[in-house]
Amino acid sequence: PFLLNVLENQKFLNGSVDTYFIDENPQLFKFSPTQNRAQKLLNYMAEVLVNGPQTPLATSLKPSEIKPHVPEVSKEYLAPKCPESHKPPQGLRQIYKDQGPEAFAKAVRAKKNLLLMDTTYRDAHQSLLATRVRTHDLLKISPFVSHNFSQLYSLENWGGATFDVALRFLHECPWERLEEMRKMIPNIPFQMLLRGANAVGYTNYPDNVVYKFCELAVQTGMDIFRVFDSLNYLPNILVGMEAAGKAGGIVEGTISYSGDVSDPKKKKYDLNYYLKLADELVKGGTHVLAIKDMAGLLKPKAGKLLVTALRDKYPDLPIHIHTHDTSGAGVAAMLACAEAGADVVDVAVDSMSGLTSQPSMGAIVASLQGTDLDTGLQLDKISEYSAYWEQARTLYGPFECTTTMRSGNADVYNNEIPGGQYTNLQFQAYSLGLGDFFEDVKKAYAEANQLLGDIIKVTPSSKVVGDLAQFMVQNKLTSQDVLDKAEELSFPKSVVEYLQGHIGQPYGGFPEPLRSKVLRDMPRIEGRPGASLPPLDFKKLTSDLKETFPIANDRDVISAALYPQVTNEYLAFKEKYGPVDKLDTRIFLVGPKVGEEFEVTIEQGKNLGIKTLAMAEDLTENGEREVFFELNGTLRSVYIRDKD
Ligand code: 3PY
Ligand code: ZN
Repeated sequence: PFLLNVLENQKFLNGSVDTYFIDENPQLFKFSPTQNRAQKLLNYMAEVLVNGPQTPLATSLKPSEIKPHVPEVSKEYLAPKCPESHKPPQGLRQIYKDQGPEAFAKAVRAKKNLLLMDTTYRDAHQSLLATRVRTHDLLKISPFVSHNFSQLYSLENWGGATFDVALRFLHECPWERLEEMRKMIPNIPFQMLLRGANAVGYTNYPDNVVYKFCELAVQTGMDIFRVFDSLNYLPNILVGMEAAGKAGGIVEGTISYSGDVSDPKKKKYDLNYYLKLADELVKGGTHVLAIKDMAGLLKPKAGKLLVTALRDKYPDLPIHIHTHDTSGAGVAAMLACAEAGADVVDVAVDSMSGLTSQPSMGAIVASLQGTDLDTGLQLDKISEYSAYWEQARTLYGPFECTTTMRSGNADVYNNEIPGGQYTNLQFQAYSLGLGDFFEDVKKAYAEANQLLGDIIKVTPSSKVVGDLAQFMVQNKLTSQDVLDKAEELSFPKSVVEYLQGHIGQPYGGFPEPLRSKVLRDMPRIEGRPGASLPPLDFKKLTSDLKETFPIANDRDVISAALYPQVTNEYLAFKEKYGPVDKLDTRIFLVGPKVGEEFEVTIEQGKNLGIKTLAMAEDLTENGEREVFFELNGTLRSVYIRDKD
């Protein structure tokens, strides 16, 4: 019994110890790291069992009890010395690694068939499942992806909202996710979404933060950076492009698409606007040019027009098109772009496609079979990959967008709400229990956009428009009311900051007289916001963070530079509960069932066999509830304060 760790010592746990306890029992404080991690996980599960989910669930739906079937690849694949014959086929990453970004771009351009980027690991679940897909489920299918999808242009698996959500809600390290995916998928280029000077945050950072972030991303396994700015504000895009390029990454300078180039009545964002911006990105040294249609507004006719014009002007530049399938026209639009000369289009695997996500991989692959653009991907492998996600998706039931969204909706051409935001707003509206509220919010969104100057809408500018729309609906304000009463209204913070110039300068300038009425004598930022921010003192941040959290590493420092509060909370959580990212998703979200037996692999070759035995019916004098587990065959119990 003396060998028992202090966390299992009844006297200690009961609090019936005095100050000599530590001196008398030094051996109790010798933790073996494994025991420590196991104990922390038991604490976590007991906490969930006693006090409910430790990450907010969006609905009352439960994760399913399905164990997703993982299609097999060679068993030797993950062995330390994998024989050559079992390695995945080489992909485009080899060219980039051997010869650099320019050679990569050349190789892409030289391909006559259509290339695909798979968004399943990032944008698809950001759009459909509130970005909640965990590293655990991504890694399981990664060897299969590596072996069967080596022809992909890239796998989009990082950036956008994944960084924040991993830390904030999943209590896992985004850098570890990247590193682990890289180990399992050495051959396919990885792609991330970088919000220009906002990196993977919602606000402008000092330039040195953006540079450091990109440097570490490349070191950890990132290859291609899709760099955009939420207002298409060139100085912000260029900072991101420079940072990604300097880090050695492949730069995809990106234009966010709005309006409709096929409609002569829509004048603000016409073909000329896009061609001019493309010119700037080419001058800025982009390796690949991306069009990011974040709301799914690019109709087939418009896609054809835009890509044809860009192709004519830049015969040697790879063109990469991104869309969302919100209206249901995504497959048609991507086929039109491919036929007009786009090199790459974005898809999600079938079971993670459609609605506000990307168009279906299987549909596009099948549509092009036997044509000059044939992707070369195999439909039967796509089906196996899709079957995995169909099952894995059920684990995320509490976050399913289909709780409220049952079909595509072409009204997106009117309201221009980006894919990721559409389901968010719908969900918020429905959770208020007001049937037609979402219809009102969508109409108000279009009006708010006009009030703010018909701006490009994507994170974070889309939040500004969304906040104003909700403000208008909640306060029953028409556009005219907003204009008339601008001086008295207390606008959402995001709206005021946008008007101050905090996220950059919109094309065509700020709306007047609204801006002057709202801001009165408040300060305004002219030009690029990051240019006036002092560099972050990384030395100080490192020593402060490591002093507060001895477990913090250099990656956590970069996380803290972007998300100080969220990173602190992540580290405190990790200290307390250990590697919760290693738990199966259902167990992570809602805890194990009493009587359930399961395994947790905390590192390769280190498995914990756990059984949940029981929960005490009565509370202790201190209001704690005892939870009993079996851990690798031995009885363990944990006391948890019952918060009810
Ligand atoms: C993001 O910024 O996360 C986006 O996906 C924008 O489309
Ligand atoms: Zn997108």
